Amino acid sequence: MYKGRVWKYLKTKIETETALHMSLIDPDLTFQTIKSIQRIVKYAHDAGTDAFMVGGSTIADQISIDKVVLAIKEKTDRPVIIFPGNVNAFSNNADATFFMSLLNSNNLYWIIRSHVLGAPILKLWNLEPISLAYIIIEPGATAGFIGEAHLIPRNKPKIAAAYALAAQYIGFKMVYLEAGSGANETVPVEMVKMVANFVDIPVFVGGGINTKEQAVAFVKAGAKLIVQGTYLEKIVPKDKGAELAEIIKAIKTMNL
Ligand code: 1GP
Repeated sequence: MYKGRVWKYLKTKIETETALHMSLIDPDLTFQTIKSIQRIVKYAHDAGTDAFMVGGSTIADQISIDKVVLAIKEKTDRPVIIFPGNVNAFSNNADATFFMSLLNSNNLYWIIRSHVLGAPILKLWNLEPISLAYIIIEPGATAGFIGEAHLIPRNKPKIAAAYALAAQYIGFKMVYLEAGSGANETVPVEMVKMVANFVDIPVFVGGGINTKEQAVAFVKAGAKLIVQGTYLEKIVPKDKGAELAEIIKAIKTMNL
């Protein structure tokens, strides 16, 4: 339904809504089942999440990823966007993919060389690429380790702002400040504020976001997109009612 039109969908929402929420689905089938993934998807869909991202730092198995994308699509009609951990993390059943460069990696592979390998696949499959500058902040978790990130210190917001501005000048559509999935500390709110004030492109924030207060503070600081993954994996099996719906409602109805 959104195939090839995901950037348009996101851009319209970014321009007209206070903030967006995206649910990150880990496609690793070694520790979860399709059924448990579909439960999370249904929960996040009903709570009002705007789109689903599929990806992780460690698994890049095209067969599982494709299975997971199709399983997500059985439960939601919202866009399914690949959040690629590597060049074999794509699915031609997804609606789009983030074409993301880990700008603060020490390894050229994660900055541009994997993109050279992956770009022809997207063309072959007609998979919409959405450019995204990916910047990993301490603690960085698995993404920081696998991506060989020169982690931005938590107390150096100016460095993050300079990276984000460079990303804007290069032409990236959006910038993602990532603390790492399951991180025990989120990106500092002050850093998000400085970055959002410094650049004109939309700012994503993710990694370790577990509460409404955190999400609201990021949106107040200027973030446009809040990403949550681990939180969903934690609360859905416990049947924690409408918690996510409350978070999404809070960030969408804030007066800035
Ligand atoms: C990962 O930042 C996202 O890229 C999500 O992190 O799993 O901690 O929500 P969590």
